[in-house]
Parts: sequence; structure tokens; C-alpha cells
Amino acid sequence: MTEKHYLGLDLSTQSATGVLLAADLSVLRFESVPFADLAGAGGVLQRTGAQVRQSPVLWLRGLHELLKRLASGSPDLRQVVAVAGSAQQHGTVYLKRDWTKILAHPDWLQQAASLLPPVLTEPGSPIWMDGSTAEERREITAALGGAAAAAELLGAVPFERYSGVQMRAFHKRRPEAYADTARIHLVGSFIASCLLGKDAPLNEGDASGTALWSLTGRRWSEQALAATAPDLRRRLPETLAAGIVLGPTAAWTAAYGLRAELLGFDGDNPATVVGCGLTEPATLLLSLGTSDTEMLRPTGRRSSGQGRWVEMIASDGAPMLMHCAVNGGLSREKVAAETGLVSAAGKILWDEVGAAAEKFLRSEKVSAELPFVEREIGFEDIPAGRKVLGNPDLEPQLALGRFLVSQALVKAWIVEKMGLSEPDFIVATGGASLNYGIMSAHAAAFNTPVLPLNLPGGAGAAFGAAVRAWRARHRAPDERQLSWQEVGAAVRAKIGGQAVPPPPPTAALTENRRLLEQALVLGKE
Ligand code: XUL
Repeated sequence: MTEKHYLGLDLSTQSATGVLLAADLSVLRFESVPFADLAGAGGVLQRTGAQVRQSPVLWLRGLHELLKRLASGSPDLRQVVAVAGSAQQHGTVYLKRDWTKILAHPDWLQQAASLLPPVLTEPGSPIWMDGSTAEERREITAALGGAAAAAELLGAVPFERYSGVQMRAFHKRRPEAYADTARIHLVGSFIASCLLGKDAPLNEGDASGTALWSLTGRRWSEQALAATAPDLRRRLPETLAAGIVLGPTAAWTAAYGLRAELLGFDGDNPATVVGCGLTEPATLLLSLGTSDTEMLRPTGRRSSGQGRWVEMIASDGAPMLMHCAVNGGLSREKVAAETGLVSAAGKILWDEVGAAAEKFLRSEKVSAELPFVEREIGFEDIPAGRKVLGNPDLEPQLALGRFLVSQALVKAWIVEKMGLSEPDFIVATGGASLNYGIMSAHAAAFNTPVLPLNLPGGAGAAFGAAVRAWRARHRAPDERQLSWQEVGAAVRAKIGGQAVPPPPPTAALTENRRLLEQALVLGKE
């Protein structure tokens, strides 16, 4: 019997990525096609003021290139039994009636540049970076009874980037094109439709980023639909739980050696938590990159009328919360450079940066700082800037350590506001997750061990999609489908590194936490 393989795809803002898994979750292939290599003079993004658009043709060219590469390497796609995907959240695609007819063409994907534009009512898809819809955000929020009521209904205040807010802007700016639009897909359900050969439903994770979907009712909200645009419901796909198989991939996929069962596409963030094995409640994922993102699995509902964080449904069907912190890797880099930890070649000396955090933790100094190199997103009402609290006189290495530990303590404070005070466990991804000292600062701040993950190509979303495809068809020795908890444990065992334990708690750390909490005064909750 030939071994079964599982494919995960991710269509992000920058690239199309594929991860091919074996039955034991080993990565057989990893391919990524940067859109910048394909975009030419048009560029990856089209910006006009606060408007940010992307061409759906570019995503399809990326998908074609990716499938072509996967089909030509070894192993190819012939042993794939299930495929799932993820995509950048919120982006919308506006299509004419009968648009799916183009998908019957055997090599339509190669000819997408000529076949797709005639069936689009809007050539440039607004994406999550678009901030041009402040007026529509206000109108929808008011119609839903204010920010707190909207967040309770939808899981988040209707941010500018949210799909429904964008749909209202499209309807207001181009009413004739709206009238001509029979179907509005999100990026994920659009790509899933292309692979399925007919209109695909929208996964619940993506639906929860539209400002149109009731998180409690788990269906399109009549109230939100009415607040957004006339006659919107019939233009939207159905919504569906992420674990469900939609059917076989369309006939055209055979040209790439792919004939498999297709699951719906999900948002990249809902997919990432599953790709990181974060499937139990009361657990936390720290993604430490250019910016730092906290994704957690709550034990109940917790909405923020201030838009401090967002609630959504993860790819395992259970809720997740997310906050994206602007003060992440770039801030660490800036402070490390100011401390002089830069090589002659201009590289940050990260080992020494990590050592500074460890030294500060051991020093037992009562000293903290407000570490806001930038004003924090979602928490704009806390004092911006860097300000030392307690003992100011530290030598440069300890001062850097104080900054790193304070950054981690602020994160623990934010996560507590999101409803989680001591996570059962923490997993970490991103560049800083490889730095022992920075991980130790986080383990200390949360008083919980942190497990760094070795994600294939750093691609949590594509890996998460592949894991979802795997769960759909893989069976335990007794023929049972694995529970999501078992899936999470299997993923962590496969990609987890060595857990970093919290250092022994000190009185100084407790005092530094208290100093920060005193200074972090929020406006009305
Ligand atoms: C989430 C968001 C981004 C995109 C990136 O709300 O806008 O994380 O999903 O692809």
C-alpha cells in the first residue's frame, strides 16, 4: 500500500506556500513562491492613500507556480489524499454571476490572467492592510449599538480591515459594480472555490473576521448584514466548520498530479494556532517576530469593546483570542543597537542580548521600565515611550536586560487582561523563540515553561492547514479519528524543541511586576 500524504497551502500577502506531510507528520516537501518574483511592474500591493489592494490574478499565478513546483519535485502530489489551505484574513473578491464557469477550462489556472478579469466586478481586492474605511466602520458600529455591543456580537469591533466594512465601502463607492456582483468571497473561500471547481463555503475562522458573523450564533448575523449593505446575504457563501471535507478537487488539478479530498480554507491566524499545536484551552502562543503576537485559547468569551484584541474561531472549531503588539523584534533590535550590541558587520549580537536578560533576572534589581518604543496597538491609552520605574542606575547590560524583562512582563499583563493569568503551557515561534535569554524572560514573566517550536520554514499557517488535512483522513491504530487535543500533542511532540523553564521566582521580579502594573493604567474598559 502506498503511503498517504497530506497537503497544506497558504496564500499570504507575500507568497504562496505549500507543505507536504507524511503520515507521521514529517515534512516531505516545503515550497514557497514569493509574489514579488511574479508581480512585475504592478507590484505586490497597489496603494492609493489609505487604500491597499491586491490582484486576485497574482494569487492565482502564485498558486500555479507553487503547484507546478510541487508536481515536479519528489515526492510529487500523487499520494496526497487530503488538501486544506489557509489565506490572509479579511480580503474580499467580487465576482459576477456564473463566474465558476471559467474553472471548467482544463488549464484555466495558467490562463487566469485573461480568464479571471472579465468575471471580476472589482479588479483590485481590498486586503487587511486597507485603512480607508473609517467612515463605514463608524456607520456599522453605530448601527450595531456601539463598539461594546458590536464586539460582543461579532467577537471584535468592526475594524477598517474587516471584510464587512470593506463590503459596505464597495457598495457605497461603486453601487453599479455592487449590483453586478453575485458572489463575494474572502481570499480563502475564493482559492478553495478555484480548487473545488465550484463556489466553496467559508470557514468559520474566516467568517469571524468579517464583522458579519455572530460568534454566539455561529451564523451570519441578520443585524450585521442589515448594517452593512442591501441584499448582502445571497452574495455570501455558506459558513462551515473547518474540519469538514468539501469534496474532491476539480478535474483541472489532475494536470498537477493532484486528485484529493479538499477541506475549506481558513484564515492564516486560525490555522497557525493549530499548526503550533495550541489546541487546549488556557494555553498561549507567542509569535515573536518583527512585531510580537499573542494568540491564546480562552476558557470562555472575552470581547473588547476597545478593540484591544480580537476573538475568533480557530481551525479546530474552538475560540481563540489574538493581540498583535507593535513593540516586538524591531523594538528589541533598536534597544540592543543603542546598547552597542552590534557586530562590525552591523548585525545585532543576539547571544549577548539574551545574556543581558538572564543577567538581569539573576541580579534581583528592583527596576522596571515602560518599554514602549512605539505606542502599543490596542492599548493606545497606556503611556507611550520608555520610562524607568524604581532604581534608574543600572549599567548598560543590566538596563538592556531590564527592557527585555519588562517587555515580557507587559505581555503577561496584556494576556491577563485578555483573560488568561497563568497559561497551562506556552509555545513560541519566530526569531526570538530561538534565543534562550529572551525565552527565559518570558518564562519568568508568565511563571510558565515556554516550548520553542521548529516550524517548517517558519510557516505556521501552511503547516496548520496540512495538519488539518492530516486529521481529516489519518486514523489512529484503532481506526478512530484523533481528537484535537491528541492532534495538538502530536504536533508539539513533532516540532517542539527544549522547553525553557521559568527561573526561580524572586522578590525583585514580583516588585518589578507591581511597579509596571501601577504605571499601566488603562482608560475605561
Ligand atoms: C488579522 C490580520 C492579519 C492577516 C495577515 O486580523 O489582519 O494577521 O491575517 O495575513
